[in-house]
Amino acid sequence: MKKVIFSLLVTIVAVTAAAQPLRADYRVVPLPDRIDGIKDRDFMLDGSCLIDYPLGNRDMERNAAMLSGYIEDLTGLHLSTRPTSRIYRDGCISLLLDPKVDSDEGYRITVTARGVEIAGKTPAGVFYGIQTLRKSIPAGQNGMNGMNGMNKQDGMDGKVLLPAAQVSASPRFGYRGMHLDCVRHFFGEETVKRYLDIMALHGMNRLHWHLTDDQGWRIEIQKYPRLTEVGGWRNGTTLGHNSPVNDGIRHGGYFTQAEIRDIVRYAADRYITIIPEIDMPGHMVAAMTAYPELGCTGGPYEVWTLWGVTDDILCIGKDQTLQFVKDVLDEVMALFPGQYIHIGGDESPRMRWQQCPLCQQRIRELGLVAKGKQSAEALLQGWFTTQVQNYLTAHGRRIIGWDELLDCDVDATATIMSWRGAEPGAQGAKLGHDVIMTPVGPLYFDYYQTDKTWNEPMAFGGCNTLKKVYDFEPVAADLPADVRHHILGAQANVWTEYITCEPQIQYQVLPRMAALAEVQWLQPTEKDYQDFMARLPQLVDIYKHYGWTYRARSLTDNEV
Ligand code: TNX
Repeated sequence: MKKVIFSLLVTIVAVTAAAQPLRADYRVVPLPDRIDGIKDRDFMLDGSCLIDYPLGNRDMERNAAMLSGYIEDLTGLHLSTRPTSRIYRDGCISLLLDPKVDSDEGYRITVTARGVEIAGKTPAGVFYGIQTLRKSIPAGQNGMNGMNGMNKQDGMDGKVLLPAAQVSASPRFGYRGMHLDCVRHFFGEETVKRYLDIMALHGMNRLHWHLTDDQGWRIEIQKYPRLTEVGGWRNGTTLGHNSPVNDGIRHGGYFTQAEIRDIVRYAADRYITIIPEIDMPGHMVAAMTAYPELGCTGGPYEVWTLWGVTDDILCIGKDQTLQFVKDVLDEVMALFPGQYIHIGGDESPRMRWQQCPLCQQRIRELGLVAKGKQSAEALLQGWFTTQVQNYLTAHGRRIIGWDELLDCDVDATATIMSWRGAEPGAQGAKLGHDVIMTPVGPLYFDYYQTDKTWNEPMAFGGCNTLKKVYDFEPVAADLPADVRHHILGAQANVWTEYITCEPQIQYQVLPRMAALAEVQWLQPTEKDYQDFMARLPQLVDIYKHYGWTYRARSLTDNEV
């Protein structure tokens, strides 16, 4: 008898616990600028709620569908979407465009007992409001989680109580990037799309996609099929940090143009612009293996099986090389509609040019003479970059290049990525360049996230802890006021020499992307690491919910 009463009690307690609706918490990552309570009853989100969007607006229609999908993922509730010409209806989530919202990517969420309104000046702003609402729903509640179906069995439907409030935010920076190297190890379409999903969750809007390098050519170029047929594959990969031992396993792959179009569209649906990188004149051995005439010595070359920097780079003495670059860029521009094309420019040793009669002849013809620290060959790289820049400018595009471009006299319309620390960024801004901050410390996410590296999957080196990422300030304190606007934003880079599979990519970026998101969205005065750490578990519950791999120890190890 006792046993029966006991189990009855347990059942009652369990059912009452499960019957509690989830309670949303708007203190998400990145933290909204304002969360102001409204004196009203809270709003109960249940299956009868509709998501309204402005009739005839395709972007808002897609926003509504995304929100519906996110809510279903987290709660099991299925909310229908509805086009409407009325601005607001009781009991609904209304997505709307409102020119009064502060900035292009800003949002304002208003929750009252009558309903929820998510407003943005643009559909992108509305999308960020949607992300905040999504992240406010606790994903880690037992039995109330849509994925495990418990709520449905119980007759509960995963209702969510949204406290009455107004929540608003605008991002600090317009450029909020992540980079992904799909060369050193090849990752296919599904992985890139999931990476874009992860970026969207973190409010990021630029994917810098590294597509070509010494170890592989990963973008189909129809005019030069050997780039992927030959350049897309390497005969094995060095083991460890450039050891003499090679795994002997042929590695490669590439993205077809159809796949790339699909990925570009997938990104655009999430308000992410993809910036493709075609690295030149260095990091070109895969292309030179396919077309040896592109190099100074004529080869033969071999798609590289080691990491690091090789001496073999494009021959700039030949007009044919310039034609090749333009042809490739024609196809790249047709695939990527964004303003920027990244043309690399990093790590180009110039010793082949010193020995190459054609490159030396070009130097003479152009009248390039060494000045100060700049050799004639450095100026040749500047000339080459300018040719490429002019070509892209004539097609309405702009170039981004690594900070080595500052060493070779390119004009100020080139945007600089500051990677060898923060100093080149400051130098570039003072020279009038726009700058994106991606310094190795702390924004190389291929680096370790702890100094206790023995517990970690092998990484490049370094130690960029979660705290270091959080504390990063993209605009140096001593940068003169009149050049500060040149700092467009920050980006973390994920080079994949030592990253061989998708869970490992996720492990390297999560949760460091959460810290970066606050660098990108918050004003420095709004940042607070302890507070961030208290909010992080709710975001991590979403990682868990989607089955993403992340570094759990970063939540507890207090590394500085
Ligand atoms: C430097 S960052 C490189 C990459 C490597 C990376 C490893 C840059 C412009 N070049 O080629 O993959 O270091 O962290």
